[in-house]
Amino acid sequence: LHTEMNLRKGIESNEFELYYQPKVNCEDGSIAGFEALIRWNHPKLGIRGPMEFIPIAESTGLIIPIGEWVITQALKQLALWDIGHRKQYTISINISSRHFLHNDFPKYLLSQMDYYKVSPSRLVIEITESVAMMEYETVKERIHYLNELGFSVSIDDFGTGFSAFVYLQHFPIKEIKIDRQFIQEIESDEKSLSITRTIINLAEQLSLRVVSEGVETIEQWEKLKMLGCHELQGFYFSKPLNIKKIEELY
Ligand code: G
Ligand code: G
Ligand code: MN
Ligand code: NA
Repeated sequence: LHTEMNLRKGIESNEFELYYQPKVNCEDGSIAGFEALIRWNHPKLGIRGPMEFIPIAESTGLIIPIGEWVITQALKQLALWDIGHRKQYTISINISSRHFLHNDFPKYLLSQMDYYKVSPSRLVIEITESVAMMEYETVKERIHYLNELGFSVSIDDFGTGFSAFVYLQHFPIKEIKIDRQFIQEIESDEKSLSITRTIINLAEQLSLRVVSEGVETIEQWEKLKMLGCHELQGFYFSKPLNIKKIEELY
């Protein structure tokens, strides 16, 4: 599993699949959209999660074809939902920093948008805070460009990196996702609660959408509602599911 050759074989044999986890409105629990999370259906080892192969994909450069596959799958899914009159849902995809900074990233995204005829407002591009540490000017230019085209850029794992505030100051970010390590302790740890409250207030001040990740209990939901969070994601609502199950449920 953990070699470049195996990964290459997996790509060629089309062994990857997107799972989808619902993002719900905090107010009433209705579906707002879905985050696409990649899985590898390995013929011998079964279903494997991204932690097992994304790091190798990143170090070998295979993250580019994998990321392009993710973009295409997500847009194809949105186009299918369009036909089925499910235009209200967004799909969030995770783009690795190496891919986000790659020259061909915007070009590929645009060519696929053009092909599938999906509105850019339906696609949320999640990047992590660490991206901005690398090539500030490139990242800045790229986020501005994506924003002008109508895509939403979201900062994933917010609060775990180092450059978050610079992002918010200079880049047209649409959404921040509070990392689940804060959410999971809002009941038990005063500091986690304070940090969560502060991030939600910050988002409010800057007119950003704020999503809490890793919501596992109704108590956490109630607390986050009180704090004014916009959207929630977590096992309390649903774990990531394959598309067949998602379509049965929603
Ligand atoms: O799905 P799971 O909770 O196991 O995801 C673990 C990590 O893998 C998360 O941090 C998530 O952002 C990342 N991840 C999931 N799907 C993708 C993907 O399609 N591309 C990239 N680059 N990362 C992903
Ligand atoms: O870093 P990112 O937000 O992309 O990671 C998403 C990951 O978080 C996925 O691997 C998903 O399986 C996991 N996840 C989603 N909801 C929950 C939850 O409620 N609890 C825990 N422990 N993990 C979750
Ligand atoms: Mn994510
Ligand atoms: Na996250």
